[in-house]
Amino acid sequence: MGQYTRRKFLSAGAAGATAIGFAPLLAACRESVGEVAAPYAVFKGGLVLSTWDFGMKSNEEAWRVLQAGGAALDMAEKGVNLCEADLSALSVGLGGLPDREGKTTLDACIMGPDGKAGSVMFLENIRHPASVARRVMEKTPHVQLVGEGAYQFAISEGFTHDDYKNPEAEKAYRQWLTESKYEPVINIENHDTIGLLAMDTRGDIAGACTTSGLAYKMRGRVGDSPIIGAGLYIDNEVGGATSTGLGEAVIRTCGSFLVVEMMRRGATPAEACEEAVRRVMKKHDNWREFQVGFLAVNKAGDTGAFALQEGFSYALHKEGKGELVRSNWLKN
Ligand code: SD4
Repeated sequence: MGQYTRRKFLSAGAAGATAIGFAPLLAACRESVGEVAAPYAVFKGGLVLSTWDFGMKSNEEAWRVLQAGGAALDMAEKGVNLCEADLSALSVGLGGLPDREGKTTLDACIMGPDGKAGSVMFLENIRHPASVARRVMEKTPHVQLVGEGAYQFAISEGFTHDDYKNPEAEKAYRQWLTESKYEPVINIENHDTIGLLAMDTRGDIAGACTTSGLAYKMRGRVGDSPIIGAGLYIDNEVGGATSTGLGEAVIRTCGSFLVVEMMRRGATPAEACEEAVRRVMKKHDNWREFQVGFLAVNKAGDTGAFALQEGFSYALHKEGKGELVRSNWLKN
């Protein structure tokens, strides 16, 4: 084993498709992806990639977890925890910019190689939403918990209530109130939501995504980041993807799921991310006014990214060294 072949996937799919009478469709699909793809070895060197410049430190933390014997899921959780703990960050964790009522609300999710997932949305006063999401996944029969229910669950799991208010965020909010104009900002301070994809030395893939969401959003607004298939998606047979930017646009296109499904059909991570960005562009006349970026990894350990606008970067830690990679973007 240890080999992933598209042929294997297709023959498994063929049985199901024939049974429900989709054989002609499947035949066309087989032709479009090529009947025989060269099998490739699953990458087992371990790697981490995450959105934006602040991903560098999160990647290092995830790498430390790997070195200490941690699995992909631990790498993903602990990596993004580092970012959540930075209370000066204006776009992740309790220091994040508030909604238009002045309250910081957090969204996060996590997904493991076994296909299990957990998520919290519209969560307040808890420092590590990604860890609460992991508890939702591991300790409840559900995938998503929202608002007060998510908070109560967190408290029952031993997380502590935290009233922290970031003075910088409060100051920015007071300034915003003078005009109260809602406008998504492209590439906020060059760091935004953190979405992190981790691959361990077994070649298993997991991911986590955590954010305080768009600044000055309506109260109760939830973005893409905690939504499985939008802000994050993992299929351990294929790879993983995560997103940053205007959540509404990513939700409308099921962005991360789309990226993974395109990799399943043979696209490289970079090609799949570009195709998802083009889908966002086609569906939004105002696409020049906001940012969306995807990044992805496949089982061979290939990574890639693509964004609507210039300015998206991602942090990659592979073969023991970390680097910041500038993403390609739509130039027309
Ligand atoms: C959201 N995607 O809430 C997140 C936050 C983000 O630019 O990345 N903002 O829509």
